[in-house]
Amino acid sequence: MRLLHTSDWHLGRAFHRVNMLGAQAEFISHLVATVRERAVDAVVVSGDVYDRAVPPLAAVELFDDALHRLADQGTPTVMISGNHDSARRLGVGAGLIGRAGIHLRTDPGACATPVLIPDATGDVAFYGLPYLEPALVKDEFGVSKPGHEAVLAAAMDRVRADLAERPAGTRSVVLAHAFVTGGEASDSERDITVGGVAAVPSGVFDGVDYVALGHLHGSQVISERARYSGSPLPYSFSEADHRKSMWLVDLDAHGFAAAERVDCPVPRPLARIRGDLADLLARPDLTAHEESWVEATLTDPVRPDDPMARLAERFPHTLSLAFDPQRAPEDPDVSYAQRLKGRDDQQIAEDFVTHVRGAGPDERERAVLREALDAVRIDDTRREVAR
Ligand SMILES: [Mn+2]
Repeated sequence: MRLLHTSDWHLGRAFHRVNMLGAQAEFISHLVATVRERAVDAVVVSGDVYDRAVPPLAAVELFDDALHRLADQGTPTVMISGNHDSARRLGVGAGLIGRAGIHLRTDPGACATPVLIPDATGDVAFYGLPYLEPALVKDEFGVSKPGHEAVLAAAMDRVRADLAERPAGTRSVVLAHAFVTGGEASDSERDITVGGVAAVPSGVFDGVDYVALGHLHGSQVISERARYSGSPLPYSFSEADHRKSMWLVDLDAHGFAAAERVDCPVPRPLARIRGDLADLLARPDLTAHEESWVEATLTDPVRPDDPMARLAERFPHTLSLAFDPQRAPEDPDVSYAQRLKGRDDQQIAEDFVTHVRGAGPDERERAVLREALDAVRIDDTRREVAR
């Protein structure tokens, strides 16, 4: 049995100001081609199909297209809902869609009812654990102390109990959307929990042959038999070093046999560059990034004029601009009161401009500050008189 493991498509999500639907459609085509060319027996999608509970129409249409193309391949597919999906909305029509071989598992109560897919040596049982929000499912699983570990452990107890009843030699795959201890996050997952400990020890998933994890957006190996596929596309610059991919996993008669990484198409590489604006516009080693999506951090001590337009002349795909001016640190031993001592309001205001911009106010700006301070003083005087 050969399965293809992917997750975190986040259909409808943008990358900064770039609409990613075209890249997402290209990924779907790549997925379908991989299923065909690599003789895949089952596809598993471990949550976050969509980016939000109510996705834009174009994302719903792309998902519809993906379902049709997967069904046309005749390759069974198992999908779960993630923390970004609305389980109820994603699950609409699941019964009918299931007849076409696409199994949407969005009901926590059904997590121990597997999708059985046979190969030459018997059945492989696919258990889809949709994202389990502890506060919402603690009664369903009868756990007294709510938390990700408690509800996932209870769900896995049900899975192992079901598996124990099946014929010897039945192999098992679990799909789960969770933050497993030891996994490395990026900036684009968005919090899986509000308060409390989100991470779940990997031992919770003991007893099955492969755990197809979703939620973390970087491809990673928790153990040989428990892996994150990561998202097929980057959704933050923190993923600049990621290699976006899927796992092609082979199960033999005894369980896990091998896993191979299959790269996803790269719509445009990411680059994080840092330095003074003049350097970034001149450095020869940055030529390779001229066509990349760029995040630039400018270190100029004085904020340069019109930095975005100037950067865009060399790096037309600059999407993010940050400032981290490199200046001599202020003496931390001097207290705020000491620094203000003997300085009038005008001087303090001018110091503030220098502090935030790196350069003090020019003559015109000084006049504006003076006028503003005068206006406040006049206002105060009027109020005194009125009293
Ligand atoms: Mn996700």
